[in-house]
Amino acid sequence: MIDVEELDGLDPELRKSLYLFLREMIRKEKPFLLRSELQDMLADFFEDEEHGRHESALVFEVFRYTQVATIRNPWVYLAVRPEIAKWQYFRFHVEDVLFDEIGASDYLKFDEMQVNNSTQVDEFLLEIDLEPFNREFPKLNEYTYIGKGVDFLNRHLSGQFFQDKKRGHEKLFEFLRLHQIEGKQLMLNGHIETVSGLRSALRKALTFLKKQDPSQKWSGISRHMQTLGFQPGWGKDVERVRENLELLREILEAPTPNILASFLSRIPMIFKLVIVSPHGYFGQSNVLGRPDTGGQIVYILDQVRALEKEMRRQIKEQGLEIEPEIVVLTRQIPEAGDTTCNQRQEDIVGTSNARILRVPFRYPSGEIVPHWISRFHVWPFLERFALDSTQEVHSELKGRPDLIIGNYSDGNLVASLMSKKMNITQCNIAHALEKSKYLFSSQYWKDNEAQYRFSSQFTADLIAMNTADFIITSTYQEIAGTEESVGQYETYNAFTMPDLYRVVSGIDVFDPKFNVVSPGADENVYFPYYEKDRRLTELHDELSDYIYGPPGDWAKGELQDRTKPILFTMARLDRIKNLTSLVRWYGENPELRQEANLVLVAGSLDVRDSQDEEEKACIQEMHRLFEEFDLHEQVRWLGTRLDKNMSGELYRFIADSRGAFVQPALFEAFGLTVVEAMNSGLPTFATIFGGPLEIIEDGKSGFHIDPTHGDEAAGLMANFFSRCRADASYWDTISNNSIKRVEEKYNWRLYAQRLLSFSRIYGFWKYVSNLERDETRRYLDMFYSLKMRSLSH
Ligand code: UDP
Ligand code: LCN
Repeated sequence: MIDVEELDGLDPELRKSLYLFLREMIRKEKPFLLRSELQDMLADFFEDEEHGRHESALVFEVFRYTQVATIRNPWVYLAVRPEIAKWQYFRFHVEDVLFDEIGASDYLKFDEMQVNNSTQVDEFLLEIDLEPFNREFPKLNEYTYIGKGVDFLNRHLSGQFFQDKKRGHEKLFEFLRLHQIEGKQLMLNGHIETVSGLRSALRKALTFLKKQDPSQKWSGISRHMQTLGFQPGWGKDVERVRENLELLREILEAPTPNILASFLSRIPMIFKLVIVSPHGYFGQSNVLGRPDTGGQIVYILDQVRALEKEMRRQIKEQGLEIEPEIVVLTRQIPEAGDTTCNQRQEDIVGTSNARILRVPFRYPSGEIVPHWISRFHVWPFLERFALDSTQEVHSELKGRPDLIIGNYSDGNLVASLMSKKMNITQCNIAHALEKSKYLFSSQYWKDNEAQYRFSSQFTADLIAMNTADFIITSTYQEIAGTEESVGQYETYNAFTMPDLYRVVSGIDVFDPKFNVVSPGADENVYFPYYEKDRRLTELHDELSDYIYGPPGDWAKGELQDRTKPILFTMARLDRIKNLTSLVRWYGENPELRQEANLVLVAGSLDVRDSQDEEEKACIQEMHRLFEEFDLHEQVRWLGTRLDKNMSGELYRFIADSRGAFVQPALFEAFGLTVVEAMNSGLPTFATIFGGPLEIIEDGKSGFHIDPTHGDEAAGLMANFFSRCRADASYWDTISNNSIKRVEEKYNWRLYAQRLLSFSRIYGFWKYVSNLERDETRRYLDMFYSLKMRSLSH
């Protein structure tokens, strides 16, 4: 952190440089300057010898770490991020060259005046501050531990918990007596009444088990174990039961966080799950690529399969005969076109007991909303949806679920409302927080209100983030960014929406509720191109036609030179995905045009097929670019949705041509296509803004590109193809490293194990300690009733 005391006492030369630099800032005549602009300005400024001497002066460090400067003569206000997730605010008076450190509230007030072009501050604007509620709550200290919340919590709380051994043991004993499934008692029965009773029963049980055949099933020992006080749930056979009782004995003797974590991971607590994703077309076919319906659907369906498999394995290990149940809750859309989204229920393929349950949105009159509604406009319907869904879920699962997982801003808000009603553990997954996608989205919320309703969305985000028991993110940067860039969650710590409310402490990314658990790609669909036996070669004629066939209703351009490798991309056609820019970079770069053909799978060719404004604009722009750069013989645009087997084989088909994949988004929260392409063995070029920065190790398992410098990105790709032409082994090296990277880091089996283990650990701590955060809850209830409701209606 920057110590303001050390900034004092500038010598006259330095003072002069500082004055001139501040003047430069004013002369830009911009209300805000971003980090990149300031960095460029600093570089230019220090080129002058006189100023260059001051380059390392502390006062200029402040500018170096500035994320945003708000400028209004004679004031310059700075939001400074000297290290990951740590913020300080400064203000400079340009004429007097005076400066001081200020608080977040004052900084944001200045922002408000700037946006409103006013000199008046609204002193009584609602100010949201969650910090006082969290004072007593354990928090991480080091940013390197962000995203490993469960480890921290376990270490911290187990130390505290067992300090008062007697109380700790009693709480643990109470917790073990809680578990039931369908009216059947698990773990402990009434024969054990106290902690000392538990110790003595443990001793007896372990002596008994020692004499038994380790492979003997629970059924063979259940009678004796039950008379000692032990119910089903301890394990499928003698060996497993012994292991678990030993773990419990160790916890009662000398607990360590690791032993506690492994013991909790084995407790039968999770049988019924609800996963919420209200907006969009949630189905299993004909939905991908529609506006709002992308990776989130793929993620959830793969997640469900992995979770069911893991739950079933664990339940079997626990010696129980129970079918896990997973319900994916979404909205029913009566006018659902060629999708199944008008049906109430749909079994999820590849599972035995998981299903999609669709509950309609209703108008206040009770009438069902018949049509699709953009994710930006679903807010008025969510409260009613949450209430209706609570009932539906209850009757569907014949009781309460054990865990609810929200997805995206709308799903997380519904999960908050439902978890409150049902008193169950809540997990959030953001997928993509819109706030980071749009520059100054909170400051200029009013300008975007008609199109995006950010006021509702950011309010929902704040509420849901704070009510969640734990939050899963796909990458570290999603929480806390990098040294240069701000994390998506981090942007919710302090921000303002002028005339609506000001947040001085919204969510603290040092809170141990954050955990990085990365998704994977379905290994049955996205596997390396060289696994010949598994390949869907039957599709090759069709794929060849897709790529090289004549143009038509859903295909534009006809590739002339089939010997060239293919540069491939596939994404929804919205502004952020930036595919039109990619086409422009390609059009403008003769070397790249010479080296490779470009193939896009995106949106549709006809604006009349689109219901989405952003998509319509992108379609028009794409047609224009074909003409402007005469791309008809080098670019193939497929305006169609491919099912996953087709797209899986397409990645590999393109790998056969020794092609590459490109993901040029202005921002990509995670980027499933990146992982899919990499696992297929395609060298991948992907944006530095968002998840791909973490997925790809630049120059080793792919390449980072900066979409704000398209010419450089195109140059990088052209060089890659020309290098591969000269040395074919280069392509193989990058391809093999990509496959290895995904195998090691992005797989669903690990994901399911970790998620289930977290649910138990957070559930345990919530029960035995004051993790409930009742005070925060009440504050958020008020925020919901007074703000959220009025905004969404
Ligand atoms: N996808 C697909 N067919 C299409 C378009 C997209 O199967 O025609 C899939 C793609 O394979 C990926 C997902 O949709 O699994 C898109 O996820 P990603 O995370 O890349 O982006 P999002 O759309 O969620 O922003
Ligand atoms: C939403 C996004 O925008 C993508 O970046 C993610 O990969 C997808 O959700 C799945 O989490």
